[in-house]
Amino acid sequence: MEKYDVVIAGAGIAGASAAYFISRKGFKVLLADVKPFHRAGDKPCGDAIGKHHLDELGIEYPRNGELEGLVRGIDVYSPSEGMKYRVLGEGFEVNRVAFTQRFIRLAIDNGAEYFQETQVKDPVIKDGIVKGAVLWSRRKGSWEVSTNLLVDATGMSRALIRKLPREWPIRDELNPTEMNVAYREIRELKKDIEEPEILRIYVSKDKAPGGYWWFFPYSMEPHTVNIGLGVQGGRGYPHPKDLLYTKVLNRAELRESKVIESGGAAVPTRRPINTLVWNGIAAIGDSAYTVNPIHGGGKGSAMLSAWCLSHALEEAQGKWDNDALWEVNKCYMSRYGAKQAALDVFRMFLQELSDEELEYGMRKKLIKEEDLNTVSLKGDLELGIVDKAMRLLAGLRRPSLLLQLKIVADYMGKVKDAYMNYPQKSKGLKAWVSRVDDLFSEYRARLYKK
Ligand code: FDA
Ligand code: GRG
Repeated sequence: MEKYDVVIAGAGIAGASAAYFISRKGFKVLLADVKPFHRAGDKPCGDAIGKHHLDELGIEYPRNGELEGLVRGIDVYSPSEGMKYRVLGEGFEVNRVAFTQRFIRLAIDNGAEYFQETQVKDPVIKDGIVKGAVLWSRRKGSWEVSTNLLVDATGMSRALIRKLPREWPIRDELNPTEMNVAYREIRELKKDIEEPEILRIYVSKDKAPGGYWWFFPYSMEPHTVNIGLGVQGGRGYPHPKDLLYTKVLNRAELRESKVIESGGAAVPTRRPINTLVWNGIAAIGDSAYTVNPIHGGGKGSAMLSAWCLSHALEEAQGKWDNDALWEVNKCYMSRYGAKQAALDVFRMFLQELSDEELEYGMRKKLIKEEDLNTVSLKGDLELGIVDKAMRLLAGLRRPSLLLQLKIVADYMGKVKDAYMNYPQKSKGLKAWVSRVDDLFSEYRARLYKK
């Protein structure tokens, strides 16, 4: 039987970048995906990625065929569209397939094996530890490989994690309300797009309940835009495609535009999985819920989780047990997970607001543009003392909204602290999970008691 150091299931951006990061450290890697190479990484997406992610991981910027557009910032519109916040920040619209293929090629150059059109069907568990995987392809049928670490990078399907014993903490199931169902089209418009390097996000409970609709121009392709809509799951809201067609595409500037590509998918919008590694298996990317809960962007943090895994493998010096690989958790939680968990707190608050409250909050600047920047970069909602007093005056007609915002800021701080104090060893996990669960239950009880 073929033996690998690491077998990675799924060659989306998480799995492909993990294969690259891990193989360059000299590990023997197998990367397998059910899709053929020409469809690598083609999950429907808004295709936006912040430049800072690439800088932090030492990844070359996309160019030529990998680049669809340059981004200078994002405009966030209020429900009436009468107000907008401009959040400046550099980034890219990527060609998701070419960008993902880059990592597969680099991994192969480093010696990794890559099997396209190959499903990783089952983890092989012996004596309570994952020791291998069953693979299947139309050409070869089923066969088993042995591995020191199996990585589930299968996205929202969590194809392998779902097959693990229920009591393993890496199972950490997702509640349907903790995801968005999103649909998007790439369209060619008749007219020029104003400020094509500014992405647009439209918040509106009426049009996109518990989510938003977006208009992301591809500045390298004149007239071309990635336009889509996401709604919160588990609430019985209408399908995002129907909402996009009935509430958005009838706008004058979008009429008669031509559809180039279309598709939808789900996106996790919650705090990260409780542990990214357990008993011979790891999870990265969407299968580890590494997406930003506020805006649903997950490419950058998926690559970060892949990098943290490669870093942990190096630190483990040939050992494969939970504690040896624990660095993946410490790395991910401190670099992104803590902010992500704080943003989960903020997400729950935002999803409860009516359009009227959102409009009011933005008009009165209860949260200002600078705050939005700090919130999205660090997960901190810092309400300075003077600011608080001023906002109290501005918000007098809605004291309950302001009080709630204070509760939100308080719990964001508590949750972020809890994640910054993530257990140093696996034996501390159970107590930590129970503390975090209590914090979230307490918060929910206060938030929903209006
Ligand atoms: P992904 O789902 O991409 O990859 C999983 C891979 O596993 C697939 O290739 C699949 O074929 C394979 N697979 C599944 N089961 C398998 C098995 N058993 N064996 C082998 N292979 C298997 N993010 C962002 O940063 N900017 C954005 O603008 C957007 N916009 C956006 C819009 C929409 C509509 C959605 C749905 C999502 C976004 N996102 C986003 C989120 C982003 O797309 C997402 O976080 C990443 O693509 C996740 O990458 P992964 O590699 O984790 O999973
Ligand atoms: C509002 C709960 C809620 C969810 C939104 C509509 C939706 C769900 C998902 C659509 C996904 C989408 C279009 C994401 C693009 C967001 C974006 C601007 C990503 C790029 O940001 P980065 O890479 O991210 O700079 P971070 O925050 O990691 O720096």
